[in-house]
Amino acid sequence: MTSLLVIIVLVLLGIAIWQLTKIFHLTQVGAANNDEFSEVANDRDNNVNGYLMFGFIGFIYIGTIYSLLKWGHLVLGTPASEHGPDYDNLMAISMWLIFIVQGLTQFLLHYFAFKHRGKEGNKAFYYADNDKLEFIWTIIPVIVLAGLILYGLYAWTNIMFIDQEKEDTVLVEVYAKQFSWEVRYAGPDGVLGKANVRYIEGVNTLGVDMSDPNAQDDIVATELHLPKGKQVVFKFRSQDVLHSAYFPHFRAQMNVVPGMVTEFAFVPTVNTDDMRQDEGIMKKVANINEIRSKKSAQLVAEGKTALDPYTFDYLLLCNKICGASHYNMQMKVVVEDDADFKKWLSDKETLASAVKKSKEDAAKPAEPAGQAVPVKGADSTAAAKPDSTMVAQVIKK
Ligand SMILES: [Cu+2]
Repeated sequence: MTSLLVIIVLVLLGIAIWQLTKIFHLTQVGAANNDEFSEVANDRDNNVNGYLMFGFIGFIYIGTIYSLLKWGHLVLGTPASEHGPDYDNLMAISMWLIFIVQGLTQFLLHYFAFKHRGKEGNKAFYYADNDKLEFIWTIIPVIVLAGLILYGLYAWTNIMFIDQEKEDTVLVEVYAKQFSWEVRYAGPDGVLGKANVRYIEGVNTLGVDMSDPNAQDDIVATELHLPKGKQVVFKFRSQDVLHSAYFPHFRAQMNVVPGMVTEFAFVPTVNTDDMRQDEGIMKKVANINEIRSKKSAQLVAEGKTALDPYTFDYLLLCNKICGASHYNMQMKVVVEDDADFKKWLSDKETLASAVKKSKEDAAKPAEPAGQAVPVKGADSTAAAKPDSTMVAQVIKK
């Protein structure tokens, strides 16, 4: 509020000064041969503007180089999916093209504006058009852009292609809601049971239709485990608003839209453990831990508990601003060898059995009715993770 008032005061002050100078100028009208206040630019004005124009290109270049040096390392590191290198290549080609063309054209624009700055007595030369010149500067961008678009389309269809014929794929449903993710594996039958928001009740937080035979072996988890080297087909559903499932390390993103199922597939190629040994990741982790240890020292001095050191994990993030706790909407992703993945999945309880148990518990007279029983074998992080809806409530207050 204070800053808003300060801004308003500054704006009003600016207007007052501007009005004062206008009044001052008006008092000068009629003063003979007063060049200083003439509306017509003289050579001094032209020179000042010419050099400013030239100086501005220096400002742009220095800013660009500084940003690259300071923040260039923040780009995404080693891709962890099969299509990742293609995606990165397309990005690199586009960025280099933009960089070179922009650098060159911007220089020419500013240089010519400087070189042909106004001179007293000079008259602008009327130049109608030049077909040859226009043809050249149209055809070059057309060819370059067409090449870029064709390559982009080719890469895009490759990335979005879901090989339906491929056997031994993993089918996962990713369910989004304000503000968390849940995943459901299709189980041994490879088919996900039907689901609808109307069926949401107790432990059945995804609204799976428990009367559907395909739903009987479905497994719900709060951690996304993926087998290395296998095609994983994702089906996305949202309970409430638009979300976006963003897997930065796998170079994948898909909108999650209420009322429809969106999908894509990718093949993870790097295990979580191997990625932790990646040079870029190790640097990032070291940097984060340095910041955390500084913060911890501060916390300990205040008598609070220190922060845990950070270890790298793949993440699924939400990339649509979907509400107050959007920033907190994330899920741990674990890529492991197929055998480990199979073991993890087989250790988990099916949703059908969890629903059955919760109904039995609810029927017992000793226990208060309708109490949700946590799914057995659910990931330990689920219990430890703070309820993000609570964060939202705090923010609302
Ligand atoms: Cu979201």
